[in-house]
Amino acid sequence: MTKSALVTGATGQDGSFLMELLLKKGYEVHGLVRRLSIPNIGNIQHLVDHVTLLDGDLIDQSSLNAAVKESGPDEVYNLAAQSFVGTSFVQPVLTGEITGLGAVRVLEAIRAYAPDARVYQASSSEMFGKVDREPQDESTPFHPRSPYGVAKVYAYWACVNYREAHGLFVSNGILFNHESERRGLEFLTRKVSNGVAKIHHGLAKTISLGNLDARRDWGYAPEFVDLMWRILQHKQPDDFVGATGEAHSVREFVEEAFRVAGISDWETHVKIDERHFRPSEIYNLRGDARKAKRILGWQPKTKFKDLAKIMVEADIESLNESRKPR
Ligand code: NAP
Ligand code: G4F
Repeated sequence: MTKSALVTGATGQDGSFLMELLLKKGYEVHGLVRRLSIPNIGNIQHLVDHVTLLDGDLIDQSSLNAAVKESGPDEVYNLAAQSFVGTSFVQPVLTGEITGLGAVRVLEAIRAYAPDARVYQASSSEMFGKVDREPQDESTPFHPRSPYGVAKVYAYWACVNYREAHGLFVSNGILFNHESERRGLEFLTRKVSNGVAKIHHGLAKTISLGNLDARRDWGYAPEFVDLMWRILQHKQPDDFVGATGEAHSVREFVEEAFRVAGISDWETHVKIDERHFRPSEIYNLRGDARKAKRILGWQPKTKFKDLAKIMVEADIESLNESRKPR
């Protein structure tokens, strides 16, 4: 029988790759999309004729109830969030509402209208925050360093509680940074790949950045949505870390991105701006995904340099296309 899936955060980076994957696997796919004055469907333009888009907002319980009733899901992937750490310092209440309480609203809708559905919660390595060990795995304590991280910790524990208190099938994927050509423009990797592409085309001279010394475990998003799906195919609900196991600094990513574009004097194109520093930074994240490999057979393949190449080349090409005379 055809399985039905409901994906919140359908217009985002992960939502778009996940819906593609689920369509390939033969699912009937429903994507939750919030109302905006101008629709933001760039990432899913190619999918809109193949999925059912449902109106809803993580702030609005009744719209979530309706979306769950209408989709009758076997699987729900809760990817919607105010997901940008920088903004969470400026809008902590909104971030808590969407990223924290929003997850509980999703769980409440499922408890009432689809209690047999399997639920994936997009948890984050930001929850580890100020780490006391390296690498981080499922047993590493949480010490979040941003309102976003705090909200994700709340959502994580809500999921564990709905599993224990109500017997729902709810699993957390604790994913480290994963990027792609569909990444939002404010995130570091995409800001850099897009900035480098503009410099390559002579459309800009510099990129303005913050802390170049922070280190992240960066992987390629399509491989991480495959992990989300695998987590829900497991016989029991459980929590899994998803990571490449390699950490690199922001500086290394910047250098590599300029190298891909054939620009050697990268330092002359980078300006450091205090506004991009965070009030409390996470200096080093590196994940240990051995549990996901052992139990789910998941292992990411794309390496750091390949990721930079994919992203820079995609941005150079897309600016090429947009500059062609029509
Ligand atoms: P993203 O590109 O920022 O997408 C976020 C999605 O949430 C967008 O579709 C956005 O819709 C939607 N959204 C925001 N507020 C909403 C609301 N009030 N109601 C309904 N939808 C709302 O994020 P992503 O990179 O795909 O990440 C997916 C999830 O994984 C997020 O929960 C993120 O926090 C988490 N995560 C991401 C990473 C990573 O490295 N990418 C790592 C760990 C965890 P609009 O398009 O309308 O804004
Ligand atoms: O790309 P970022 O904004 O990602 P961050 O903060 O690690 O969060 C991302 O990954 C999390 C998983 O760990 C997700 F849960 C979350 O939703 C999001 O997807 O910043 C990466 C690093 C930070 O240390 C930041 O301080 O880059 C540093 N950085 C330096 N200059 C900058 C900049 N980040 C941004 N966005 N912009 C800068 O100019």
